[in-house]
Amino acid sequence: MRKLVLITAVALLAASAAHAQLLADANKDGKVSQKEYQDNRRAFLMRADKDKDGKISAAEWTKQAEWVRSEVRAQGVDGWPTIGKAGLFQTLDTNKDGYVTPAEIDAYTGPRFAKFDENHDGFVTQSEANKIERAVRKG
Ligand SMILES: [Ca+2]
Ligand SMILES: [Ca+2]
Ligand SMILES: [Ca+2]
Repeated sequence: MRKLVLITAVALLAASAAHAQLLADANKDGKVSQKEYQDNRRAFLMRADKDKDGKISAAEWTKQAEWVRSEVRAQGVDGWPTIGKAGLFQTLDTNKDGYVTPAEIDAYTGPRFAKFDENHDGFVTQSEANKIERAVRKG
């Protein structure tokens, strides 16, 4: 369980090859639906909401990102320095009120999933995920 959380953390926050790989791994048959993807991302990100007010403050974000970074680094996973970088918080906070809400997370992950889902069948498959991975590696 602990390991699964870590993997999700990397998949969510690291702009690295790990993302694509773990996207595929999230589902046993190598297919991830948009709902699975968005539920997973939202649930993971909202773990940062320590005071349970339904939104993530910048301070909560920073704290969570630090925790994730230290955990991932302890596992020796590549790309840990990029995890949870401040830019993502700014990107997610589309109405610029200083908080990230579940709706803002969904607004971000929806188009992202559509980009991964190259043939637009509502699922990201292993081969689609592999393409993302190659694209990420190329930079
Ligand atoms: Ca909060
Ligand atoms: Ca906001
Ligand atoms: Ca697809």
